[in-house]
Amino acid sequence: MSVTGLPPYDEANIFARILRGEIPCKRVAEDDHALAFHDIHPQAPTHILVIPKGSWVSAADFHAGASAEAIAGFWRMVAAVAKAQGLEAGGYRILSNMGADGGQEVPHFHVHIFGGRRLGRMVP
Ligand code: IU
Repeated sequence: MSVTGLPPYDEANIFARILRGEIPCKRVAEDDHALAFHDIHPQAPTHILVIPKGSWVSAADFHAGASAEAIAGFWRMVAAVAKAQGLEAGGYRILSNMGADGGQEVPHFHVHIFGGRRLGRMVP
C-alpha cells in the first residue's frame, strides 16, 4: 500500500545502503525484521537508530503497508535494544521524524532511541 503524498522510496538512501552492507555501521542488534545501530552524530549518551528491513519511507507507509509480523518485530527490536542498553530503569525517549515538516533527513523509516541522561523537555 502506498501513502498519498510520500515520495517514492529512494533505493540509494544511506540507510538502504547500510542494509545492503554497502556502508558500515556500528551495529547493536539485527534480526529478520530490523537493524539497530549507533547514530553517527549522537545527541545523548545512548543514541541508537532502529530501521525496518523493507523499503519504507516513513512511519506512515510502514504502518500502513508492512505485515503485522514485520511491525511487531520492529517494535520488539526497539524495546529489546532499550532494555539491553540498560535504559529501562532510568527511562528513555523514542522519536521518529516524518517528512519535511517533521525534520526527517533520511527517507527510510527509523526510530531514534535516546537515553543515558535526563533529557530535556520536547519543544517543537
Ligand atoms: P532524521 O530523523 O532523518 O533527522 O535522522 C537521521 C539520523 O541519521 C541523524 O540523527 C543522523 O545523525 C543519522 N545518520 C547516521 O547515523 N549515519 C549516517 O550516515 C547519516 C545519518 I547521512
